[in-house]
Amino acid sequence: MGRAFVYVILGGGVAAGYAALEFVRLGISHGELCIISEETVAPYERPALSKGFLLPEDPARLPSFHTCVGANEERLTPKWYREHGIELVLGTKVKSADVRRKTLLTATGETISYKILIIATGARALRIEEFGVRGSDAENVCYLRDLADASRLVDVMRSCTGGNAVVIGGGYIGMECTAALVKHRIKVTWVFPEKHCMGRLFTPKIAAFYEDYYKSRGVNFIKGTVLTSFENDSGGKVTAVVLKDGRRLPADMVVVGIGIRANTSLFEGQLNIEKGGIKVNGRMQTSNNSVYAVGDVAAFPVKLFGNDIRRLEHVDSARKTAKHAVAAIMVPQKTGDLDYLPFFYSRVFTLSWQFYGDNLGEVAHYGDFSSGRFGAYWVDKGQMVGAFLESGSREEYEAIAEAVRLKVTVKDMTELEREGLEFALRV
Ligand code: FAD
Ligand code: NAD
Ligand code: ISD
Repeated sequence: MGRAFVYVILGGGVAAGYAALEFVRLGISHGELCIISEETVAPYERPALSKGFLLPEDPARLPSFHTCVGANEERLTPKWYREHGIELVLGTKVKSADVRRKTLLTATGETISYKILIIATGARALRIEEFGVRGSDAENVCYLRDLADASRLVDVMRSCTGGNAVVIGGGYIGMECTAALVKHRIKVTWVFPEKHCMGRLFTPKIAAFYEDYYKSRGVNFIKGTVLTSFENDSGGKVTAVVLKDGRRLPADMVVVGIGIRANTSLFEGQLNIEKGGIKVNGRMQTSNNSVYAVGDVAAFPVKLFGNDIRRLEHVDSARKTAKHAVAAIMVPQKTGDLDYLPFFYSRVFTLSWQFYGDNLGEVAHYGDFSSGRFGAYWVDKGQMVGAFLESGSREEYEAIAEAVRLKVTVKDMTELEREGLEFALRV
């Protein structure tokens, strides 16, 4: 039993939605494209799950944030897919793939075959069990990767108003969920192993600004340690978190954000893997030329960084790699190698930052950290390779992006620090 399509997108997240729009723009016929997703809803803008979806008042709900509204493009509702003759196979997990035979086997026992496959399986949240701690299955321990997780997190938050939460992990999920918990009037203790939050990207000075802001909103920080166990009540609910340094934190709920792993397992042994992702070339093509990979699962050459292979875990990269793969498939003669400028951002409370490029080399901080109008430049071998800005205007963000894209020459770090934003604005 099975169906056959010309194009199959495996995974129904951000990249799948942007790829579908590009397929339609470039002129596929009805019945040629199928999207298979374990999730039960059409592709949506995942970033909304830790922002608008978690607001205590007037929260964002589907269908308002289906892709591709995040890039100010059309909103692709289930009706849109029907009208364009795209088959959405939802609530269906693919449990094996045979790249040689060009087939996928679903958990429902169906074999779906393709001529061209786009792998857009994204990533899964790491669980505490993978670090030797048990207790993830307690009803008040929350992870956040998909809509089901977000809905559960909202229910748990609503039952904990006025109570205590422990947030485990100092990255993006920890930072954005802590802000959401505070807005729900829940007292947060934020625990992470590093010396400061957002260790993958922030400098100590940048982190100090956000940490001070969080402290002013009542957040308590415990750094340099990890959790070792939970205490539970007779119903299995977590009542306290026990840390490696011996501290015991009473908790009405726990949020865990300790990183992700790309969903590569279906293709291990069949496709080349690098940096934890499926290795692709500048056209997003894997080691098998009928198979492409995009979004969080893809490890691709970043031209700007001398074609260093990177696996980026951000929405802009998912959108652009997806569009590029479709262009490479549909108009190969007109599509060269992707020239991508890495872009990350976040919004918490009334704060909002953007980062472009790579956080490598020496750092020049600029602006006024006490008023929240500040930024930083990263300079490697005399060239600007990265730029960060809090509370910028559109023109200012474009200017820092352009300075990095052009890898402008920096002769004097002290002068760069003094000039600050003006340096990028006059490029
Ligand atoms: P995903 O969007 O994760 O989609 C993968 C899809 O594949 C899912 O639908 C999954 O169910 C499906 N799938 C996987 N395996 C199978 C299988 N075997 N069978 C069937 N289906 C399968 N980035 C930013 O830049 N800014 C932000 O503000 C931001 N906020 C975020 C907030 C949250 C809560 C999360 C979790 C991520 C956030 N990100 C953000 C990261 C961004 O959402 C991801 O980089 C992006 O979603 C990656 O897109 P993707 O399509 O590669 O993967
Ligand atoms: P992350 O990689 O940003 O942070 C993981 C954090 O987990 C680390 O900073 C560390 O503090 C902590 N950690 C690691 N191992 C640990 C351990 N054994 N015990 C305790 N803590 C440990 O990952 P995340 O915050 O879980 O985010 C998940 C994914 O979602 C990432 O891909 C991220 O890019 C994405 N996301 C992005 C945004 C954004 O771009 N604004 C927002 C939300 C989520
Ligand atoms: O995917 C990412 C991410 O979230 C970052 O902060 O890549 C960066 C690097 O870890 C830092 O450039």
